Amino acid sequence: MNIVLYYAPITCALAPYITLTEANAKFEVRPLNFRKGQQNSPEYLKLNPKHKVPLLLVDGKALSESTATQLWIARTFPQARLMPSDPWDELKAISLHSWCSGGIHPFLARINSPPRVCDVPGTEDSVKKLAAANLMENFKIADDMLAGREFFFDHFTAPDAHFYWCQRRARQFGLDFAPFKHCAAHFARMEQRPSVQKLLAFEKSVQEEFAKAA
Ligand SMILES: N[C@@H](CCC(=O)N[C@@H](CS)C(=O)NCC(=O)O)C(=O)O
Repeated sequence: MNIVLYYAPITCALAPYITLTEANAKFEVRPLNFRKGQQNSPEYLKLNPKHKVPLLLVDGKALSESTATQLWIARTFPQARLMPSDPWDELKAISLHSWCSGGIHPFLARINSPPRVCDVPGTEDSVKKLAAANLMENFKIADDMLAGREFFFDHFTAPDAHFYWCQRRARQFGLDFAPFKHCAAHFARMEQRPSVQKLLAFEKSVQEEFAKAA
């Protein structure tokens, strides 16, 4: 089987990189340089007209959207136990993926690029402030979920990787995680994992390559 992950540094595509690595999968990464707008190239738009990562290409077939890509990885590599085996918990894990991509990510995107949601002059700070308030509400919910646990379930699963990205991006935007001790502990725990360390080293190498090509 030929697995290709389209990825860009910093983005949510780091989550499937982590889970593919956790699954010990053989995969090729094709990094896109967003500064050069490579996600809008005609070749990439043929694969994903939504011009977004992550995208998986499996034996030439394209699959977009984080939740679907995570489920595909979990189903393809069952020995990695990337989703809980209990059917109810599996649904709860899908719920977590949906929350990360549909409930948290859109507020991160607003902070990243306020004019994409409101181009009225002078509103940028307000868009960011409201998005940050929404994120704080969501991270409080996650903090309660993680209280007294190492991961969302009884072992590492794919939603841990997805949520790690959400928290990392929020931290990059300067959100204060001091009130969310369980989220902060989860983040530190995730950064100890060999899969995450591999990802961070890979991200650094891609960023260096992109800087050279700038
Ligand atoms: N709903 C999608 C969102 C993916 C997404 O927004 N990806 C961002 C990076 S974090 C992206 O590729 N943005 C490029 C663009 O919008 O041009 C998912 O969960 O996979």
